[in-house]
Amino acid sequence: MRKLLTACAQMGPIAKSERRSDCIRRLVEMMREAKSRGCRLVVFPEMALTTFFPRWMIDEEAELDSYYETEMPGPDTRALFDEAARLGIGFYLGYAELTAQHRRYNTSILVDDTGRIVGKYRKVHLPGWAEPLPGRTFQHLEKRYYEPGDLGFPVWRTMGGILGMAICNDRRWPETYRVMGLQGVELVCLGYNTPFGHLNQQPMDGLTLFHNHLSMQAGAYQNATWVVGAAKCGTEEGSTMAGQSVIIAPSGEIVAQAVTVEDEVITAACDLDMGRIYKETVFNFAIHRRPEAYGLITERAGAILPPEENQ
Ligand code: CDV
Repeated sequence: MRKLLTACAQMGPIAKSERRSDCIRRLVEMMREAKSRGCRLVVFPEMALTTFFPRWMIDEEAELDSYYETEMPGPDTRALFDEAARLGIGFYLGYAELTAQHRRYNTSILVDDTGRIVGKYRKVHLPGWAEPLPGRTFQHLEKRYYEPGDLGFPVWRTMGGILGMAICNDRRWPETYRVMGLQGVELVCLGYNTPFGHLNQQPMDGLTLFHNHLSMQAGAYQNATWVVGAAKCGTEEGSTMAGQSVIIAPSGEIVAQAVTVEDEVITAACDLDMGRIYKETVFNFAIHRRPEAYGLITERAGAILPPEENQ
């Protein structure tokens, strides 16, 4: 057994008026809670340092820039790194990144239990729109404020395992997990902000919580990996977002789940060897996968229907 005691630190809402230092204080408090329960890793949500600003149309460049980090660690986040190193606990953190070349990404980092950044990931699947949609109470403008991630889905050997990262909407796409699965991932860290009523389509919106778990449980099972999904949830500036943060085993089973929509730490002793039985049998990729049959996966984005006359 290779046990990685892991915490998933769900956050309640972050008000627009909340300062970085306030958020960091909340994160530090949950990090200490995780450590007091023996954890070596804590997973925080997507965009954990500010309110979810893509819900608004923001014209002022300076205001927009205020939501992004230009360095990591920066003046505020330094405290989180210092506390992590002091406690000996690693973490996953999501934030908005503004690069020196003025590019904007929805980013996460993986920091090991010595406080060193071991990996960076930039969100590949950006939901929503680039222009505001008329009639919506809240916009979802990730396509306006971010570029698609340019780093792929790498994995890292750290803290005794092989760890990967994804961000929110990525969890709905099987490709996300499979690309990491093909590198032997053992634990995927993932943060999310999922507003209810995103599509204004009752039949789908009513299943928001079901689809949240369905996609992560499927990704875990089909790739024989742990998945740790940390929500930012509750009602944030009038927009209500899904909670039910989870730690999912390689069997696809939920082993821990948050029960509030506030700051809450859940934990599990993740045996990183647990996936081996699946990786050696039903999901022995080397033996059973047939890449020669999967060409369309990388050749095509949207579906192209067969010609009518074939029917
Ligand atoms: N932050 C997200 O990526 N949210 C999307 C919503 C908008 C559907 C999600 O997939 O949860």
